[in-house]
Amino acid sequence: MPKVFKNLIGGKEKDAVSGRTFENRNPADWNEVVGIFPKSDKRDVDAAVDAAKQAYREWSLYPAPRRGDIVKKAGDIMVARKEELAREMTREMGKVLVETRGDVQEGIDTAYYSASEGRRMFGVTAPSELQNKFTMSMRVSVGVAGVISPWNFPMAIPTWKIFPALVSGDTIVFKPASDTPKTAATLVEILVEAGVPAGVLNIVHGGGNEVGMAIVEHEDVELISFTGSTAVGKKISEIASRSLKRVSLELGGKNAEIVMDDANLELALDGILWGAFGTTGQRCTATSRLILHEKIYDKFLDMLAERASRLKLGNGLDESVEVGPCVNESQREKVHSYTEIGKKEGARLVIGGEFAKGGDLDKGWFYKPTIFAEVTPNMTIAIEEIFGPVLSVMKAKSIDHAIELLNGTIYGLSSAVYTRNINHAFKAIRDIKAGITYINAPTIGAETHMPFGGVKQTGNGHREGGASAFEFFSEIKTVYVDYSDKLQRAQIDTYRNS
Ligand code: UN1
Repeated sequence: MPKVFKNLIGGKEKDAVSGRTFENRNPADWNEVVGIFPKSDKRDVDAAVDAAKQAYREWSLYPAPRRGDIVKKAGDIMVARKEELAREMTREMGKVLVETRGDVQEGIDTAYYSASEGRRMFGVTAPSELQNKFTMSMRVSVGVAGVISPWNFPMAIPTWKIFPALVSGDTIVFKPASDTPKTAATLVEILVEAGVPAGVLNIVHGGGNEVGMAIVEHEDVELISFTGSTAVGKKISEIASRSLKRVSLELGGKNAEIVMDDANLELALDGILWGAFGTTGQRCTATSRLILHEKIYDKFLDMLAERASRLKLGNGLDESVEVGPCVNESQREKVHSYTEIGKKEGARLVIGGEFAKGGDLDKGWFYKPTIFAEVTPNMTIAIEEIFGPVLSVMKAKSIDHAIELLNGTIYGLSSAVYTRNINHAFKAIRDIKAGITYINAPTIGAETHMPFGGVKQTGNGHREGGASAFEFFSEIKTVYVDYSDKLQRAQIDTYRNS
């Protein structure tokens, strides 16, 4: 019998008020039910926000280094349970074991970074313009944070949000993606074991419309951190602006990799295979467009098609498998609809473009790695985020032309350029409009201590990762202490005689 999970609200395990549940299934083997979860709604969210509000004051008074100690302990537990967590995640959402191990490691790295930030959270001190007066700024907690996370990084992305929020002194209502509730439940269990007090971290399972929107609409939630689609991000932004909530949005991408004629082609090939087909293309940072210099276009495309068609698909628990399934049936349908559109709009299908079938593949939502060539900038497959193993290949005449093609998108998360020409590399660093630019490395693979986020419609200007995350989850308070024993007026008394 699959395990039945509950919400955690105010330190107590609770069914959804409605009594309803939903199943979580393995996308590589749809017969396997991973767990049963509460299908919550606004009533459960209200209870969770109340609990988070009640727990807030005491938690905010914990010294930040002690909050950091708890997060560090959670990191230690994750280290001890890394393999089990990775296997659980592969069963839950399909990506291969090397990647789910990486996902857990990303959570561990975030734990240790966030814990250490508890001993920094630096403000500034500066001289006052008046005598016997002291000025400083400091970081303080904000209140209740709503964390709404996606399924593609079921451990890493929740930790990017939850760990800095905890160390900042905020309390949390966490709604994980309904495709990956189990990893989320385990993360909460680990944090409770590490010593997070009751009510500080609450988890409410369920759908985006019922649970996610109820969190966004709740007037006692002061922060929303969301990773997901641009369409949902815009809706969140609109609703949250009514109560002037602070919102951090990490949204879509249409990331491109440029390969110049002077590049190390073997290296670029490894990079593109990893960037486009790793995680079955289901990353916000995935390489979705490949821009080849015209001199190497035909040669590189042949090399790529040959390697990509040999990628091994299957259940990610098998160590020899390189590409797992799409996360669910509707995601695979969506990917396939882009294949149809690509063909109709005149792109040339080089490989793939169909469901992967036969043997164990019939049990899951597998899609063949797909490459379209002769893609032009106005085609839908060059414009829209697909979130699957589909790569659109375009041709460029020069580095400037390549950068122009790369920038021709409403998104701006990640980007990559393969070149051995330092002038090209620096031009790309200067001219590419994206939050992240890699030189001679693929579009995926951000490190947790560095700022992570995008420009244009990829986000709203905030950054996750490292110290940047703390800028979002804490407020700055500016403090003046006047020890002159008299009224001193800034600007006025400072220049009294001038
Ligand atoms: C995402 O796809 O939402 O840089 C996050 C990367 C990973 C994080 C991806 N470290 O690809």
